[in-house]
Amino acid sequence: MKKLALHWKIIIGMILGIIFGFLMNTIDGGKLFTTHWIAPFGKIFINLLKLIAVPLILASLIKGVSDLKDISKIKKMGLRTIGIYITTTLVAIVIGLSIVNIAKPGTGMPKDTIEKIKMKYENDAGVVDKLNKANATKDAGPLQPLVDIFPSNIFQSFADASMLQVIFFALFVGICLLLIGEKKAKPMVDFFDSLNEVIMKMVDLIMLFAPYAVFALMANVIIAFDDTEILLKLLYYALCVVGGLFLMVCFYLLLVSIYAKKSPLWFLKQISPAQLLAFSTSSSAATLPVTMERVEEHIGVDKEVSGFVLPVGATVNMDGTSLYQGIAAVFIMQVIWPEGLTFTNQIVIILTALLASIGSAAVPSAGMVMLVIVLESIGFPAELLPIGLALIFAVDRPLDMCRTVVNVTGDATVSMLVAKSLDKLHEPHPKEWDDNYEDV
Ligand code: DAS
Repeated sequence: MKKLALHWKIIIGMILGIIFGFLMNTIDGGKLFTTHWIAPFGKIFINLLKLIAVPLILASLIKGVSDLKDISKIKKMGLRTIGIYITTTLVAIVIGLSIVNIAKPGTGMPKDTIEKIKMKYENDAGVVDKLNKANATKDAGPLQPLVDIFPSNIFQSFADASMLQVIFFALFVGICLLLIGEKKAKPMVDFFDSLNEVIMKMVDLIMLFAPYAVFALMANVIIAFDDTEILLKLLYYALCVVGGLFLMVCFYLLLVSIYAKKSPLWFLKQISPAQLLAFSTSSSAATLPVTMERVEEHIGVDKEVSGFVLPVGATVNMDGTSLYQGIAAVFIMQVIWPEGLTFTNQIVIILTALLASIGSAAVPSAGMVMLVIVLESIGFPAELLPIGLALIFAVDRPLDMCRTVVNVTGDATVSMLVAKSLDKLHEPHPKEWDDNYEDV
């Protein structure tokens, strides 16, 4: 066990957590025991990862940008990043819409099943919460997302973990460090350089706890499954989403092989700890420090690229989410609003799912909140929204885990492509103990 690589330790923790969760579901008081005595260790792990996400973005981006020595490279990196992100997101949505229109998982669902799901979930606190959050976001003006990038108080941005505001501030500082000249900038650059090393060491230490934390996270997810009958009724829909997500990962591996000239299997092995954490936490933001460590130290992407592309990606590039929104929106229409299934509406879904995935926060179930925006954009009847969300609510958490893996994989892929195009992809130099994380 001592020499076992990290991803195997995490997989073992995941499997044991799933088994433990199902066991707790069969024992009286098992759910309560898991909630009170096991789940907190998963929460501690996520807190630790979120704790270091903002300082890591700050340090790696400021250090990276100040290393660029050429401001025009920042513009080139930014344009390439946004361009590739939009392309992969559009591919994801088209894959999702193709699958759901061919497979038609929502067509012909029995009326009694719809009624049962409606009775159980229409007024569920989770569904009501997603509707309220969606209403809160849609009241903002069309340029609000642009305004939100510019912070008025950077300490508030740190406190709120507003990724785009932290990225803007780090870019601003990095560019100004370039402009004041190397001699004057050196003390600050050296500070952020060593801060970046410290945070990366924190990632290594936190990851020692990962297998145990994943056990707790998975056990906590499993005890929430209490209606296997409805889960089975939604299995075909869930398989459509998972199938689409799988095709999206194959698309990434194609890009890695053709454009980055790297072995897809090697790439998957290097980022597997980040993917496993994305699956366990359902949060790209919580996984970000590990994604950055894996991409920088195990794939060989230079800091100035990973420090920009990955935090931006965790915030605005959610290909798994946009693919899911394409499928979920059409599935809901197939079940309760077939008259909405027009070609024009599907084009509108492509555009709004692209914007919605940019607007989705990198936290659990964020994609479901933005799905409301996608449905409203095609004139979906407001009175049917609670039923629509109820239809997909029972399986949203496991699908969220899967789409978060794709979101993280997409970010890692794009960071590799951007680095390759800027000649910033070098041979990785993981420390010998890095994969075992045993003696840090
Ligand atoms: N859980 C979100 C993420 O962190 C994805 C989603 O909700 O769709 O990427």
